[in-house]
Amino acid sequence: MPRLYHLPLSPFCRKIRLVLAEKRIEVELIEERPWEKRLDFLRLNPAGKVPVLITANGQALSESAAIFEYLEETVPEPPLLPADPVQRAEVRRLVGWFDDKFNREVTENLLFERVTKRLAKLGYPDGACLKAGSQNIRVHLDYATFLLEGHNWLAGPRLTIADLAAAAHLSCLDYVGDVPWDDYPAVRDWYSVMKSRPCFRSLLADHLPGFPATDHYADLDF
Ligand SMILES: N[C@@H](CCC(=O)N[C@@H](CS)C(=O)NCC(=O)O)C(=O)O
Repeated sequence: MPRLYHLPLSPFCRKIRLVLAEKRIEVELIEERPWEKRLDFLRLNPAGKVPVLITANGQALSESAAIFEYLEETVPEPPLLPADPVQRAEVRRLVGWFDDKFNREVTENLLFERVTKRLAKLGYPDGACLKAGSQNIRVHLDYATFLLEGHNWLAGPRLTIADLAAAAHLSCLDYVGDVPWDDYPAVRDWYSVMKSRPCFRSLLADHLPGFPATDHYADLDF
């Protein structure tokens, strides 16, 4: 069975967990705290980051975009990229949007400050970062609302890796109660559908000792 070195509240790890579950690939989850810089882990990924997927043949794969492409190529069903090259480019652009821009402007400001700093004993959250993250998330939720106009998924008529990437970030922020859902009903409806998919079950069961999830985190009718 493949193994995934991960952190429960890492959006990049969650994206790969969602991909694995959509493709019905069973995986053993191994929690890794990258800041501990374990030598055996650094041998698997010299960048020292999660996720790292160990394939059934024992190869270590890192970088979530590369892991996704590997999974899409080796287990094509169900496809998470469209067949048309222009649409594929659009889906990859949106994955970049969430994993780069959203991550920098929102996830790092909120999640790193609230959770990672405490876990890694790096001090207290920086108020300026929390404020920036809470302001920035609204711009991104406006953009997601625009993307969802006229169709059910972020990149068009079908679920793609763009939906999984976005849902992975939002699920981490939802765990700590940082998503103002009530102001963004279209995004909340989309996320509610995402949450109801079987691929989300394992994410909704995550519990971090010392960090209780918000009341509605695992509630499908929030
Ligand atoms: N570009 C990488 C980002 C992965 C990443 O930043 N992982 C974080 C956890 S969310 C990590 O392991 N950070 C540890 C470190 O930067 O030392 C990917 O897509 O896999």
